[in-house]
Amino acid sequence: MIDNNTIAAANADGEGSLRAEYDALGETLDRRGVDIAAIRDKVAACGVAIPSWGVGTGGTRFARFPGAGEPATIFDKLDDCGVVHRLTNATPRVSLHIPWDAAEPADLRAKAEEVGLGFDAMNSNTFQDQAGQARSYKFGSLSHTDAGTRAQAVEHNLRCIEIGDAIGSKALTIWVGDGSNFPGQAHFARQLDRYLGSAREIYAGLPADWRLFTEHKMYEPAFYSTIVQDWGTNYLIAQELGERAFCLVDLGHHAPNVNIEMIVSRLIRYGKLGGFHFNDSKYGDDDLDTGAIDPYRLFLVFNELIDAADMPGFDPAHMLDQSHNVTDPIESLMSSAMEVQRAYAQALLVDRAALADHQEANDAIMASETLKRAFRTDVSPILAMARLEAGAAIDPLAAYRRSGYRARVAEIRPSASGAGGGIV
Ligand SMILES: [Mn+2]
Repeated sequence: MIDNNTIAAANADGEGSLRAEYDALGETLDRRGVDIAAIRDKVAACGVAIPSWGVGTGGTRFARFPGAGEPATIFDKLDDCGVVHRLTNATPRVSLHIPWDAAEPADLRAKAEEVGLGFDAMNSNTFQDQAGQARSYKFGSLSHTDAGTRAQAVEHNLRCIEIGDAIGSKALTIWVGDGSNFPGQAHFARQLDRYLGSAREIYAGLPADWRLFTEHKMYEPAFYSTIVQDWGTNYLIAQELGERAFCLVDLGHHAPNVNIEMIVSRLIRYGKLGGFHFNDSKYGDDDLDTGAIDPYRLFLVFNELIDAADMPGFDPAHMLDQSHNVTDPIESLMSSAMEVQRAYAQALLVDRAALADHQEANDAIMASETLKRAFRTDVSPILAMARLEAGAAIDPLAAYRRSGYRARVAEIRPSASGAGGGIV
């Protein structure tokens, strides 16, 4: 994977200037009454899960352009995920997708241990047909009009739980492509009732210490209606299923300009925020790299999370869910994991007592400035110091390029075909 000496050599180049920048920022924060070491320690403990499919090159409805050394198996993917974590110390767990990642649980566990990773939420796939499958999902899965198709989709989800239980996962994320492309194609209420019936059967199969996540998405692959189209329906589903059912917020699954941080606050208020799929978007579910388009929005989401951090049992899951079409996926994942940590660190810097005072006094401009002051603070030295002290890289992208990892795996992995679209 990545040689310790490579990281040490890369860090030796940057350590002197990092320490100077960290000390200078420490003095600035000290004047604001903030202890930089406390922020650094919290950042060091802030991780985000990688989806196994994220280490492969993604694509669009037009095409996919795989790079050299694409991972061919789940074990290759775990190697790549291990590299991301080794260099950033920010991605301790991997989220598997069944059936794409199906393998013997004992082998998955052994490989994860070898590369220093654990397993995050399991993801079920009933939005495409698999080889040898008895019934098609062309017209839906968990909400299909045919009871046998629904039963097959429920069975697949239960199988995902079984595999996840054997590898130490503690959550299942259901994402379905069910919906309709024409007004009148599906009866909204009956379709939702069928979905709820299937979801109840899956919920009943959850181990006692597991959580169930449902994810809303406005459109795609169905383009007129989707079964869980917005956070309102998502909330109602979680409410109906029970106390271990929660809503997942994918930042790209909303109409343009929707106030996502407010949705986050509402879900927190009603105890139903399960976690996030982090990515960024310009127009729709673009699955661009986290923080690439609107880092202020990401900060505002984390501002809500920090505001709620002291609530008992508050533990939202963090996962990246992106499609890397024009970059080396390992580089995008490293950059995105650091953007998550950056937004978290900036949100920790918000002067909450001052903000509350401004809110009570209806001082809009000073309330806004209080947030902006935290957002404008360059916390890069804090993130880099957290990495250095964990034995990771001060500059993960530079260390990765220096390591020659991609060229090495390109020699031993078969070259990938460009066929097939990307994950959406
Ligand atoms: Mn997602």
